[in-house]
Amino acid sequence: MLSAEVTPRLGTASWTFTVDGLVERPTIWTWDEIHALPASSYRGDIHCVTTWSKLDMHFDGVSVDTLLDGVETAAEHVVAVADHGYTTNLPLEDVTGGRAWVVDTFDGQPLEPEHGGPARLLVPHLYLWKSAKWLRELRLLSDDEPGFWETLGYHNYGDPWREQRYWGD
Ligand SMILES: Nc1nc2c(c(=O)[nH]1)N[C@H]1C(S)=C(S)[C@@H](COP(=O)(O)O)O[C@H]1N2
Ligand SMILES: [Mo]
Repeated sequence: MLSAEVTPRLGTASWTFTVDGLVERPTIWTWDEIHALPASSYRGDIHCVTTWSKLDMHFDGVSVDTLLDGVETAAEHVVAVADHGYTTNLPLEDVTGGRAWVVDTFDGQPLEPEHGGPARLLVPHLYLWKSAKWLRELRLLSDDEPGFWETLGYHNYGDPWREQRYWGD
């Protein structure tokens, strides 16, 4: 399970990233604006649901903590929204505390379109379907809202250490 969509070719000139939902007003960054934020990187492993893991991956981007800095919200859930409408849901707690990034660089190179470039969500402590490729939006919600794979039977939380692949695991 790699991509539900045809790989979109997204130019960075018109790319924007939005935090919206249960906020006073949405915050929107352009490509240049998001790069003006403090950079943050992840080095470690990632886990796909079909049992493979990739070890010692190196991504650069922006911590979701930085993106939510100064955002007042009563939300406890978040839905990550990709360019063509792929969605995945997470507890807000799981994208904060230095555990999630919006990344645009892999091993020092711009993230390839096949892997979600220009930018994807990276939540390495959960199964990789939570790491939405071609990320455009984080929608803050009071109530949980299952995303694309979660609606099709994938586990709502997706902890690889507890092998939470499907509903009921
Ligand atoms: N937008 C989008 N993001 C997605 C998916 C998808 O179908 N669409 N698939 C997920 C799944 S199931 C996996 S395993 C990883 C694959 O990432 P990769 O192509 O970089 O290996 O992306 C995740 N993010
Ligand atoms: Mo996957």
